[in-house]
This record gives sequence, C-alpha cells and structure tokens, in this order.
Amino acid sequence: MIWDERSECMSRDEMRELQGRRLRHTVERVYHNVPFYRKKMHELGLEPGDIQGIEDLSKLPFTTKQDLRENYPFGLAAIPMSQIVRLHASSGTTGKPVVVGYSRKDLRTWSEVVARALYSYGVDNHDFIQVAYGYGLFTGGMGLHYGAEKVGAAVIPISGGNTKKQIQIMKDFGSTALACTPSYALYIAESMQEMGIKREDLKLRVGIFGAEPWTENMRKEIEESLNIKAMDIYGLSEIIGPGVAYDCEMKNGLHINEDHFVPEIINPETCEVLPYGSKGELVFTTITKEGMPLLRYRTRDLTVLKDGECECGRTLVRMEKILGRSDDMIIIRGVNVFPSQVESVLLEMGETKPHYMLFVDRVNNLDILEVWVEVDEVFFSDQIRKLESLTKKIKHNIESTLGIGIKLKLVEPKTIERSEGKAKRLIDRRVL
Ligand code: DLL
Repeated sequence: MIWDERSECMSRDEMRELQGRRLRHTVERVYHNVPFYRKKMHELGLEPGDIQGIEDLSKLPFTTKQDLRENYPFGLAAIPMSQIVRLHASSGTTGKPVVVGYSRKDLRTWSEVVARALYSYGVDNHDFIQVAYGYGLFTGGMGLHYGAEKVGAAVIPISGGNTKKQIQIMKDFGSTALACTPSYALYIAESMQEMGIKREDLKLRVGIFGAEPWTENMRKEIEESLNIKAMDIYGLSEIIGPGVAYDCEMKNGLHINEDHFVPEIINPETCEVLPYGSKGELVFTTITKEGMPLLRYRTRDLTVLKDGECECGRTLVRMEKILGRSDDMIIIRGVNVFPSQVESVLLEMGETKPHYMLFVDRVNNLDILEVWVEVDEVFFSDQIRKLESLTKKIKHNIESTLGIGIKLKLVEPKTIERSEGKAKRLIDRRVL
C-alpha cells in the first residue's frame, strides 16, 4: 500500500528539481537564522546564492554530533523558541544529550513520513498497534504514535517494558501490529512461551522494528517465532526520529524519504562523496525542517545507497540495512551507550582508574553489558565488606549514567590490556 503516491513515486527528474528548490530555501534560512551555519559557510567562502540545485549539495559544510553538543541545547534552532512545540533528545555522553526542537510543521512532516512507513507495512485503520517503544525524550514512542494515528490505526501507547502485561494486552485487545526494538520482540516471543501463550492466541500480524541494528537472520527468527511480518524502520533523532527510511514489501532495502531528507554516502575518513553502490557513512540534509534544519549531518551509520527501480513502484532511493557504525557508539536494548561514558564515571570517582573494558553479549535474545573495571590491589586485600560496597557504588554510578543495567566485574590492576594507539574498550560478542 502506498500512502502518498505523488511523493513516493515521482520521477527522478522531478525529485531532483524538488530537492534543489527545497535545498535552496533551507540554505537561505539557516544562513540568515543560524549563526553556526553562517560562520561555517563564511569559512568556506559560500553565500546562499552559490547553492542553485541539488548538484551543489557537496559544497556545503558537514554537521557532526559534536557540533550539536557544542550548541547544546538550542543553539542550532532556526526559528524562535516560541514556535517550537516539542522537544526530544537522544542519549549522549556525560549528561549532554542532543536536543531536537520541532515546529508544528515538523511534527506534521514526522507523522506523514511514519504514516508512509506504516502504510507500506499494510497498517491502516483496521489495525490495533501496540507501541512498545519508549515514550519520552526518545523519539520511538511518540514518533510511531502519531504516525499510527495518521493512518487511522487504534494506538495502544503501552511504552516499553512490563513484558507480561504487554503480552496479556496483546492477547486481550487483539493487537495486530507491534512496534518495538527487534531484540525486545524476541524477548516477548520467549516470554510468551514461558506464559504458555501460543502465537495462535494472538492476532499479531506485523512488527515495526528499528532503533538498533538487526540482520536478515534476525528478521527470519522474529518472523518465525511470532508468526508475523517483520518490517524495518530507520531514523535518528537529529533528523526527525523514526521514519527517515522504511522497508517496502520487497524487503530489499529501505526507501529513504528523500523529498524531506537528502542522503549521501561518504568515506568517513576522507569525507569524499561516494557513488551509489559504495559502502560508507550515511549523511543527511534536511530540506523541509523548520525547527532544527541540518546540513550534511554525519550519522556515523554505515550503509550502501541503491538506485534503480523497486518493484513496489516507489522511486525513492533505497539504503541497505545499517551495517554498523563508524564510531564507537553501541546500542544496547535501544539505548545508545558510549564507552567514554564509563570512562567519565570512573574518572569522577576517586577509587578507580579509567582502565575498563566493555563486553556485550546477547543472552536469550537480550543484550547484556558486562563492564570490567580495574581497582587498586588494596581493595582486594581489604575487608570483603569494603569491596562489596565499592562494587555497589561503581555499578550504581555507571548504571545511572548509561541508563541501563550492567554486570560489573572488578579486576586487579593490569588485567586489562594497555594500548599505545587507540584503546579497544569494547568487545561486542553479539552474534546478530
Ligand atoms: O532510534 C529513532 C528510532 C526509533 C528509529 C524507533 C526506529 C524506530 P536515536 O535514538 O537517535 O533514534 O538513535 C539513532 O539508532 O543512528 C542508528 O545507529 C540506530 N538505528 C535506528 N534505526 C535503526 C535501524 C532512534 N532500523 C540511531 N537499523 C541511528 C539499524 C538503527 N540501526
């Protein structure tokens, strides 16, 4: 099902023309309204008039997550705060998240792009959609919520967690669609078994999964265990939230809503723009956003852009499933975690040194983060009680900074390998 044929199936020429027009407008606006961008453009000797069409995109400066942090919280807003009607944020390092402000029009755009995704998965006004992404500053819950209302589905805003209740409600309400992270979907499947609830007891038909990397094998696993169609939805808070790109029924790459978000692939080391078909870092320029438009935002997500027609009829360019990230961010149970967050906690505490290791495992389909921390020998020779209370304290500090539960192991000095170059802090043992 195609929600907006006019936008999703236009000719490539029409799309380039539309993108060019919208890009010119965006560049004008950020140049005049966002000092950060005016300065960046001046540094490159650029005036808004130098951007005539989409072919000039690569002349523009990049924007990084660091730029967003440095302008925390509202420095990149392109409209007065009185016109911002919603704020979201994505988890970041050391208590400084990235904040995104939406205008009324941005919220309309957001529900539109999520509606395109849901309609493409076959979700419409006959469906009951259980939104089990977190509601709050995270964009997952609210993003899916308003998109689902747009297509006329009955929304069950249950948010994440409380698995037994999720399952009971799914059964009692006859939920037909489930929106959550792929790993949570598998956890739900397992818990159903434990509760003695069979797939046949549910009306569930389709899953809307994203917010973390997942493979085709994981898709199969979920489809089999829940007896549903598992569809991929991609997005990031900085650009809008979920709905930047979405699967169609061909499941052969995610269509990017490029009438709103123009993608490029670059070599993350050299920043050179790469042709379609090459693997690299995904970069987006928003061309309709009012609240916080971004020029050439480096997502750090690695993928491949695919041109060529899709059998579904959409002409929107596709990206392959996200292959990984070019920086060291890891996503555990949908929460973004940076090794440097652990480092900052350890440095703040007197008793520990910043020698640590992160191990990520997937046990029974749930991500587990184990953190090894080196502590002074005296603690090991000391009374057990002291060691216990130190363990508790470190665990608590790391957990409250990361926002997720961890397993902590205190190790003796020099247990953790030292490095002369870049330290390897993370071993991801998840087999996706
Ligand atoms: O995760 C938005 C979202 C919510 C997408 C619900 C889909 C469903 P952030 O918290 O800002 O926003 O995290 C964005 O998550 O840069 C990717 O690394 C990763 N990510 C999001 N969707 C996918 C996906 C939301 N479908 C970061 N596949 C992105 C792989 C994904 N990775």
